Amino acid sequence: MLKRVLWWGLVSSLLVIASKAWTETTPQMARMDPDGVQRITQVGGNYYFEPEHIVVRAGIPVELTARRVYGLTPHSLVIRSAEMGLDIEVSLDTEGTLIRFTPRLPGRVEFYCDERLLFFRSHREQGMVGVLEVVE
Ligand SMILES: [Cu+2]
Repeated sequence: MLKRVLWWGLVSSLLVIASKAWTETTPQMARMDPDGVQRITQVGGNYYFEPEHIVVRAGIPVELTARRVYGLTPHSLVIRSAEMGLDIEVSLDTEGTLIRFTPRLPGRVEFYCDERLLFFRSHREQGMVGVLEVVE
């Protein structure tokens, strides 16, 4: 009986760990709207992006609405890739900024927050990074 309880305890804690790992890395695909634009909303906080893994299709216009959570800490969003034709840098506010781009090629680009307070580690170094994945 005790052995069985221990077993289920082990199994359920493994499931909790697995589901946490899953939610942290689940890619979020942009919504394909009838007007031919793929749309997605992103939020930046201390020190994360949600979602942190965005998936869009190559060659189709993207409208990314990016904002930050309420609070005193400034955040930004930087997405740069010469080969994909991306050169994005915006300061995030709580209202939301509409960012328009069309990724040229499939691939992956790291996005990040470029803020840093004085001599502290940058937000990027504190984990405020994510992946923009462009698929065919
Ligand atoms: Cu930041």
